[in-house]
Amino acid sequence: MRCLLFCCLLSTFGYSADKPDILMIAVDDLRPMLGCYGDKNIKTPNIDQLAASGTLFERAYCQYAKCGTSRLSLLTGLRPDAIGVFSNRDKDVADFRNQNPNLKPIGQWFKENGYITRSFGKIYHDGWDNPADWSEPAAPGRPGEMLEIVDPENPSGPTIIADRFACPVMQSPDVPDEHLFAGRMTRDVMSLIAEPSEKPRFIAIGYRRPHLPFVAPKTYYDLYQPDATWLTRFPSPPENVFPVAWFNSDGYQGAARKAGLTIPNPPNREQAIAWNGYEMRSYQGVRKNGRLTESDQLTYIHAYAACVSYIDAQIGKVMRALEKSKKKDNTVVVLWSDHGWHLGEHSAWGKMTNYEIATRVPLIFKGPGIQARRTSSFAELVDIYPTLCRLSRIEMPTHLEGDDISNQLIEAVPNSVKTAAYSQYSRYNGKYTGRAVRTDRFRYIAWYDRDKNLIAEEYYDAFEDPGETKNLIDQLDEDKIIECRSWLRKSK
Ligand SMILES: [Ca+2]
Repeated sequence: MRCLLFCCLLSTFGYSADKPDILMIAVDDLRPMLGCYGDKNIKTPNIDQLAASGTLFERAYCQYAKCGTSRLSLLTGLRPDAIGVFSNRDKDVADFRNQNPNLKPIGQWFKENGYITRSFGKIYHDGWDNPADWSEPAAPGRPGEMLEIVDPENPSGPTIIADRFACPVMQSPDVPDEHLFAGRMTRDVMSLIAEPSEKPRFIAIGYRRPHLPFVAPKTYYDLYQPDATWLTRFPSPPENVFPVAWFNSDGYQGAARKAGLTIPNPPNREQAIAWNGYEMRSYQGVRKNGRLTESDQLTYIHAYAACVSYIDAQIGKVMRALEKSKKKDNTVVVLWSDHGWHLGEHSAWGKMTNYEIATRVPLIFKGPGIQARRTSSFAELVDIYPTLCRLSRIEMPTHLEGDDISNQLIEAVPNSVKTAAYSQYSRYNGKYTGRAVRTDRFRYIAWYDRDKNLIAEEYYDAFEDPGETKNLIDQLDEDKIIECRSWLRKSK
C-alpha cells in the first residue's frame, strides 16, 4: 500500500519513465558552514541555490568522522561496525573486501542495474577505489593529489604534489580556477554532462577542498576579512570528561615524531589542549603545540572559508552545465560531506571526534519530484545508498543498514522518519571506542575499552547546550542513564 502510494506520488510529481541520472557531489571535510545552513559569514551562492530548489537536511550526520571509514560506510551502505575498518591503512580495506567479495558498493550496484557509472576526484578515500564500481576507470587525479600545491619556484607552472610533512598549510595563488585540480576536474565533468547518453548515468564528483592543505585561488581568499566574531564561542573542551573523548591527535604520534616531537600519551587536560588538532599542526606554518592565537585562528578560518567558496564556485559550474543538458529535468543531485570539522571548537582543529561539530554534515537532494524544503528529520550518510535506489526505482541489495529517507524528499512526511543518528570513533588503535547517539533532545556518548567495558559516559543537552560544553552525565538519575544506554546500537 505504501509502495503504491509512493509510486502514485512519484508520477504526480512528474517522474518520467526514464530512470533519472544521478549526480553525486562529495565535498571533503565540509562542515555545514554554508549560507543555506545559516552561516552569516560564508559566501556559497551556488550551494545555497541548490538547497533552495531541493530538500536540505538540517540534521544529517556521518557515521565516523574520518574520511576513509565514513566514505566506505556511505558507499557500501554498511555501518562502521559491520565494515570493521577504523584506520586509514590500505590493508584493512583490502581485508574487508576479501572477506566480503559479493558485497556491492553503490557504484557497482547501479552499474549492474543498467547505469553508466563514473568517478572523478575523491569518492573513496584516496587509494581505496573499487574499480568494479565504475564503467570507466576512476579519474582521481595524480597519486597524492590531496597535497596539490602551487610550485613556489614556478607559480604559473603546473601544480606539484607536496611532500606530506613539508606541505604548507595554505596557499592563495593568483591563478584561475582551472590551474588547480578541482577546476580542471570540473571542466571534465561539464564536458561529460554535455555528452548525450542512451543509458542513465551515475556521475560521482569528489572535491578535495576544504580538506587540508587550504589551497584556493586568491580570488576566493579576497572574499573575506574575518574578524573576532568568526571565532567559536565554544573554544574549551567539556570540563568533566576524560581528554581521550575530545583529543583528536591520537593518530598523529608518528607524525609528531617525524618533527622531533613527542605528543604526551595519554595527555592530561592541559596537554591535550596544547596538542589538539595535530592533523593541521603537522602542516608547515602552523605552531606544533600550544594554544593558537586569535590571529592564527582567524588565518585558518579564513583559509577554510576561501576553500569552501572555491568549491562552491565549481559546483555552480557543474549545476549550470546540468541546466543546459538534456537530462536537466531528470537528474537527482545529492550533495554531501564525509564529516564536519572543528575550527577551534573544544580546542580542536580538524575532524575525528564524536561531537556535533565533527559529525554533522551538509546533505542536500534535488531532482524530479523532490520538494524545495528544509527538514529537521534526522538523516545519516548511510541512508544515501537506499534512498538513491528508491529514487532510481532499482531494487535495494539486502545488506543495507541505512534507511530509505526518500519520503522526506517526495512525500514530505512530518519529521518522523528517524528518531536518532549514530556515530562512533575509535582511538589509540581501538584501545578506546566512543559510541554516540544524537536524538532530538540530547547527545549521549559511551566510551568502551578493548574488552568492551564501559569506562566513561557523556551527556549533552541539545537544547540548552548546543556547543556541547557541559557533560551532565553525573546529574542524570539512573532511569535516564538506562534510557540513554538503551538508545545505543548494539556493537558486534
Ligand atoms: Ca574527509
